[in-house]
Amino acid sequence: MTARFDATAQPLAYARGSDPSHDRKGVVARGRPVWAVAVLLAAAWAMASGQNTLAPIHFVYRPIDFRLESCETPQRHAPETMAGGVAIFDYNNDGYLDIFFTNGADIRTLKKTSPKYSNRLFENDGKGNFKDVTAKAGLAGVGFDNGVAIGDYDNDGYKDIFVTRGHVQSLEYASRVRVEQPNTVFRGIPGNPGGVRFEALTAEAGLTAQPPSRHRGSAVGDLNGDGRLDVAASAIGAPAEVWLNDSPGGGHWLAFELQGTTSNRDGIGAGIKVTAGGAVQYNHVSFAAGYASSSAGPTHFGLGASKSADLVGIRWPSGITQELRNLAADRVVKLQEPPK
Ligand SMILES: [Ca+2]
Ligand SMILES: [Ca+2]
Ligand SMILES: [Ca+2]
Repeated sequence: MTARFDATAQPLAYARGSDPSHDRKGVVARGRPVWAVAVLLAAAWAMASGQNTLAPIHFVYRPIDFRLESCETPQRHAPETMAGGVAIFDYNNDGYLDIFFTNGADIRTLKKTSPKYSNRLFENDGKGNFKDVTAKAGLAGVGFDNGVAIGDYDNDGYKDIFVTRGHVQSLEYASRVRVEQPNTVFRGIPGNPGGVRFEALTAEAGLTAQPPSRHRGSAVGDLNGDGRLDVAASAIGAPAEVWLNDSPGGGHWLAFELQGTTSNRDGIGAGIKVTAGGAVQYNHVSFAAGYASSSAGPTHFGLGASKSADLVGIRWPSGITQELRNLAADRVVKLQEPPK
């Protein structure tokens, strides 16, 4: 099965670098290990002496070694820069949310000519540590990447990543570099042992059927109710794009439309675990998508060859849990939060 569309770290470490402007950009906050040690020692002393020095809200700083390369130059070659997209999702179906960042490209070529322009995938070990697995996963990317829309576009049980691409106009390189780029979908393929690698599909997925554009945000939803997730993408100075999913393969699917009672009305934040055909996968209710975008519900799962889900577990934001067994596939299941 392939996804096809029709046109209509490293382990946690303090970030490198000595440029104090990094802090201003709000992307890389430099660590201060000496201070961190001092604070930890003070906290340990306070706990040992029975004092509680923590405020009612408190955070522990855990840096991630990612820096956005937005092509900003001291000479201001481009009239504007933009933020990259980020997606929080469980790429390897282990129940822990992982983090994917899109990244920019060399302003002279709009290609990822250096590792510093690489997109980055950080795998969560469930203990607050995020390891850079970009190379293993094959997610470095090729162009100037912006939006991210996560979905299992071929319904095989592994999430795929739709990335919108394209830059703003560069004043200096305007006559030499085409800033419009096609979008790309990265198809998740299970590997061994237990990992997932991604295959970049652009023309193969039908995404060159329209002229390239300066794409920005993207969002996902089953727009025609056929069980295959479609994508809407925006572009600067060009019409918005709808990419209807006509992927072959016919994988089965299940989607969940949650209605909270004790929890929030849309069940945002609810975790859903689906077991089907011996495989387990996880999702959570969220409508946020990549860069400046919101997706449509319901929460979608691809089931591959399985015609039903053996077990579905839901943990509502209130802490209430719910289990359902033997759910037939290929439909939207509407669920109301049960009482405590
Ligand atoms: Ca994970
Ligand atoms: Ca997939
Ligand atoms: Ca569809």
